[in-house]
Amino acid sequence: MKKYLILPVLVTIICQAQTASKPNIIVVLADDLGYGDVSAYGSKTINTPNIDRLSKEGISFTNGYATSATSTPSRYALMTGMYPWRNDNAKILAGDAPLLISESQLTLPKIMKQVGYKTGAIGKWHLGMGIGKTDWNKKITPGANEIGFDYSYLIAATVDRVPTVYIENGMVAGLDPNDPIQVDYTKNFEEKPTALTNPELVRMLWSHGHNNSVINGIPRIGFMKGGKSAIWKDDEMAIYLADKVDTFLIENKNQPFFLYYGLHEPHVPRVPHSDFVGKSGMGPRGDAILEADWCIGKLLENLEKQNLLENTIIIFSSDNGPVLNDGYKDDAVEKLGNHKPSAALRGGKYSLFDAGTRVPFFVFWKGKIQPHKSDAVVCQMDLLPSIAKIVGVKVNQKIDGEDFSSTLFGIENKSRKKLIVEASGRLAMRNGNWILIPPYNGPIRNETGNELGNLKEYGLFDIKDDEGQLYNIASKNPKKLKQLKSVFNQITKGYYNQNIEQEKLR
Ligand code: NG6
Ligand code: CA
Repeated sequence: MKKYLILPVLVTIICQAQTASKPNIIVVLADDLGYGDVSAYGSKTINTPNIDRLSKEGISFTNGYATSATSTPSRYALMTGMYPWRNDNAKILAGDAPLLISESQLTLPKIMKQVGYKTGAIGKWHLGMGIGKTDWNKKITPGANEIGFDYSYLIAATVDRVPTVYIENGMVAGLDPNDPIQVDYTKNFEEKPTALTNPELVRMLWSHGHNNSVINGIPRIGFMKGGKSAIWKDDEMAIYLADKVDTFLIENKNQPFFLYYGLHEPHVPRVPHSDFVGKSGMGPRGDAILEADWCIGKLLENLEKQNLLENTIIIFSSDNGPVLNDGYKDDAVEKLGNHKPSAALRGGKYSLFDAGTRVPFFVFWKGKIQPHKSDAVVCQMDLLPSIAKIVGVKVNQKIDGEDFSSTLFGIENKSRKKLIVEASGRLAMRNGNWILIPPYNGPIRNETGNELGNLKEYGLFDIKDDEGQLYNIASKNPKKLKQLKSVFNQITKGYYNQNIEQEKLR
């Protein structure tokens, strides 16, 4: 591939975009979708034609990164352009956690509003809401709407955490005031069944964690009572949220819009619609990926119907790498066959190895981007300043994110030089084709079976020759090691602590 892709026509278009045009922008973030979980990068064990269309007709990034190997910190970086490890609370949040982003912080949707965009957030949130001790029967504020979204329709945290209801603009959607909803993460409500007291209610078995309230036959994390009319239907979630997205597009098609669309697939519990059950041959996890692909098909179809496809940028990625057994016995391991969710990369969700944060990453801009593959290192944290650039907003404060609009929108093939990635509070660094993993005390794997990347000594990997990070060449390259350690220490400024307490899954 050519190192620099200079496309004069595109340069003109982007320059125009910088001054006048305001393309709609949709950021789609899948949940736990691995680098090998889409056929776009060549996997033959899964077929994701709609996601592949974004890849084929746009830029297919083979070195696209989330900042973190779990959801909350990853989403925090995407929304704020800041490294999540600068915020001590940017760890996997409970379902009743307060809003993680301060109301005065710069956010991606706030940037868009500055230039007249209507902004929406639909789907998985996991950035907290309210100020703590939430009364779910009243308006929950501050939330997405207070940090830049005109409209929000959200899953508060994850599909395996209570409350299992949608939150529309800070209100529990469809709540019957005569059946108030209560949520607790420390103790159960009297006489409410859990997976431990009433295993007969459970239709999906848990393997670790996930043994609190049973909702729709699925044991969850956290306790919940009441709010029956508002409880979501797990198997209809994809269609339901796709409809919300469609409504948002229709209602906002007459002015530029920015939409953050958080897909819930293939995060646990995996409960795809009956249309997808059994279709992947890999059990619920594979079927959920097919469902996510359907969501992208629906999105493209709806954009086309509204005549919006030509003027809408779609950025597709995943919040972190893949995991098979994330707490339910759902056959993800048993029915995997030859499928490789991390492709040739090492690790997965929770891991400092590459597959924790290197994820599918596609940028689609019909008619404007010359389709191509890019090996440039790009990161979700850079979306804020890069999008700001193309819509003509100046970012006036110091953030970690950098403007990579020329790479992300197809003018050149410039890589982010230094990227710190995070997994459960631990940090590593990608620099060119090198990956540096400092030593950490902790287990080799967690309950999921994924390797965490806890090494006894410094790890140094050259992923150009060793994509699977099988060979630690630190001792053979003392000079390189020293140089990278110094770069790492300079960026992380004393944050690094070998004995950092790693997030427990239980
Ligand atoms: C873990 C959960 C896991 C998942 C994860 C968050 C247990 C044992 N495990 O604590 O199932 O919910 O948190 O995933 O409870 S994420 O993709 O949203 O970061
Ligand atoms: Ca995730």
